[in-house]
Amino acid sequence: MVKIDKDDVLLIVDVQNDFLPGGALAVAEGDQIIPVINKLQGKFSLVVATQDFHPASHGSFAANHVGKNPGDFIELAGLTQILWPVHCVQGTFGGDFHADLARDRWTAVFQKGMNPEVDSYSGFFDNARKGDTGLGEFLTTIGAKRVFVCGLALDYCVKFTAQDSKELGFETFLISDATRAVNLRPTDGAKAIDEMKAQGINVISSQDL
Ligand code: VGL
Ligand code: ZN
Repeated sequence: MVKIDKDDVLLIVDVQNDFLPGGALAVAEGDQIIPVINKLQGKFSLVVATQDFHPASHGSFAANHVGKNPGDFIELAGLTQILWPVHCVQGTFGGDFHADLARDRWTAVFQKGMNPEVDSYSGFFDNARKGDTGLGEFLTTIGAKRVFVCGLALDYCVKFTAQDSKELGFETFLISDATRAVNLRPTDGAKAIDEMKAQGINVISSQDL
């Protein structure tokens, strides 16, 4: 069991309609984590969220590159970039949080992916580590000690967010039944968990809290 203290933070990553079944970049069973996350929120005095928040012109969208399809690769911001379907565009239903996700206890929402020139998987920094959402400074300012990460998608934004949290010096936990993977390759989710464990991120279940 892990006892939650008042300086522990629940960090909910990208639980948005486009990442849920029926959405543009749907994560299988993504909707199953919503009741789990809602129950978890009641245990924390600090709850924050991230939101993938792209302009329609975003460079990670295959539709913005002639002759390219989702799953193809390009170079973006000097990095190899996988191309995605158009998703989480600012002001669209797909970019909104799921209606069943409780939001009444959130202290702040950190938006990412606004710069069309670079993708942003982590809730802290863009993939080129140039842009900063302010989440790290926020967590430091409120005196956060441990960060508990959940949400979508395990093999992209959840993993990158947990890794940056750990790197910034927060003791970091992944709540494994409160996340799901895109699994472009069937083992991506399992690999992401192994990688995180190897990096010293604690992988726990919501039942442990
Ligand atoms: C995400 C792919 C593209 C995520 C965001 O939230 O995991 N994945 N943009
Ligand atoms: Zn995105």
